[in-house]
Amino acid sequence: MRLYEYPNSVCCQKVNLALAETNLEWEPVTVNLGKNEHYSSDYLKLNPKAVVPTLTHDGSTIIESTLICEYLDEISKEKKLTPDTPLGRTKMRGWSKAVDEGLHDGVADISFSAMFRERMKRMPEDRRQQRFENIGDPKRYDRGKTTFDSGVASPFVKYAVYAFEATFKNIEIELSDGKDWLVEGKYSLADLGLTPYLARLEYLNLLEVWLSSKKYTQSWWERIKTRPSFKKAISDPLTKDEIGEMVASGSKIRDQITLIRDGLPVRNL
Ligand SMILES: N[C@@H](CCC(=O)N[C@@H](CS)C(=O)NCC(=O)O)C(=O)O
Repeated sequence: MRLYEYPNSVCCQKVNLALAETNLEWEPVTVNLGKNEHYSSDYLKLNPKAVVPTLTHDGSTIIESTLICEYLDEISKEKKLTPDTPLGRTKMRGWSKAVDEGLHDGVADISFSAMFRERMKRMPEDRRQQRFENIGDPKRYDRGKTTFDSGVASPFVKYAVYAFEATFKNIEIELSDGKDWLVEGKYSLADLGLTPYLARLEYLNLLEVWLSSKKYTQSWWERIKTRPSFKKAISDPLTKDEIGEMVASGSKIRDQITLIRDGLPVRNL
C-alpha cells in the first residue's frame, strides 16, 4: 500500500492519522507540491484532480482523503474508527461533510492568506504564473488568485471563518452533554477527520480565537492530542522551521481573523 503525500498537508495528515490508528503497513511517496510534481502526467493519471493524497493498494487507486480513511478502516481488522450503528455512521459522515464542504477549503484559504501567499510572493514571477496557469479548475484558480491579491481581506477568508464558526458551534453543542467523542461516545473518523484542521489553526496561533469560549471543545481537543496517533501523524513529522513559519505567519493575521469572526452574521449559525 502506497500513500502519495506532501509534508504538512492537512488532508495527508488526516490519512496519516487513520494509518496510525489502524496500524496498517504502508509506504510513503512524496509528491513535491512546491516543485509542481502534482501536475506531472504520471501523477495526474493517479489523481486527475492534481492534489495529494492518493492511496494505491492491490492495483487500485483511491483519492479523496475522507474516502481513503473510510477504506483504511474497512480493510483493518478491528474497524474501530467507524461507529457501530447506521445512525452513528450517518452522523460520522455528517462531520466529514463539514470538513469536505467547508473546513478544507477554509483552512487552505486561511493558511494561504497567512503563509503560502508570502512564499508565493518570493517566487520568481514566471514560476508563480506557471503555478496559477497549472490550476485548471476555475474555482480553485479564483480562490488562489483572489487570496493572493487580497490576503486576509479576501472574501474566501471570510467564508473560511464562517465555516469554522459554524462547525465549532456544532461541536460544542454535540459535546455539551459530557460525551468524550462526537459520535456515540466513541472515537471515530468524525473526531479524526477534524483533527488536522484544528491542529493547523493551533499552529497558526488562531485556534484560541474560537476555543477560548468553548470549554467542552477545549477538553475534547486536549483528549485528541493525547492520542499516540496525534504525535505520530501530526506533531512529530513537523520540522521546527515549519512550526516556526506557521506560528509567525498566523500570529500576524490573528487580530484580523478575530475582527472577521466578530463581524459575522449570527442568524444562521
Ligand atoms: N478533497 C481532497 C482535497 C485534496 C487537497 O486539496 N489537497 C491539497 C493539500 S491538503 C493539495 O494537494 N493542494 C495542491 C494545490 O492546491 O496545488 C481530499 O480530501 O483529498
